[in-house]
Amino acid sequence: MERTFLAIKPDGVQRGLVGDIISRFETKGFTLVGLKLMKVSRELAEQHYGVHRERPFFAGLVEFITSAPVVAMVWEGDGVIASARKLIGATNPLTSDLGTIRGDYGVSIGRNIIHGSDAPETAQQEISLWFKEDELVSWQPTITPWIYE
Ligand code: D4T
Repeated sequence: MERTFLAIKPDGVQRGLVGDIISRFETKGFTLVGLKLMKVSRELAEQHYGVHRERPFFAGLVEFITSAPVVAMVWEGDGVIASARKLIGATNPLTSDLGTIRGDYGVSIGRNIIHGSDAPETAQQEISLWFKEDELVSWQPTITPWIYE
């Protein structure tokens, strides 16, 4: 089973979208294996967005993600990394398809509500950056035979 890292950003938390967002991944059929509400340190933010260090929006990105609580999550399931990116939608909410989280709730690229890992390697790196091993719970929902054949 694949795992991915998702984070509901400060705008998603402040706007009261946590329940709806979690619900979308639950009802799709994915399994929640890690969940915490946290205030992100500057150090964690800079590590997480390290790949964007040279981009003009980097400082604003770090400022924003450290400005208010974030909900960090790990989800598990077949193909969850790519599927979560589809459920999230394109980076700019103005061009994200309706029906996606960003398409339904956002209008600004700097307020795009949620982050999702973009590949297996980044998922692995981000999960170990944000979560300790003992914060993740391996379990099999009793509904599994109704989700997978
Ligand atoms: P994340 O990483 O948040 O899931 O977003 P994406 O994977 O969809 O997009 P990204 O890594 O290219 O961008 C990271 C983060 O930076 C913000 N951003 C991006 C911004 O504020 N201005 C910009 O011009 C770009 C390209 C939004 C997401």
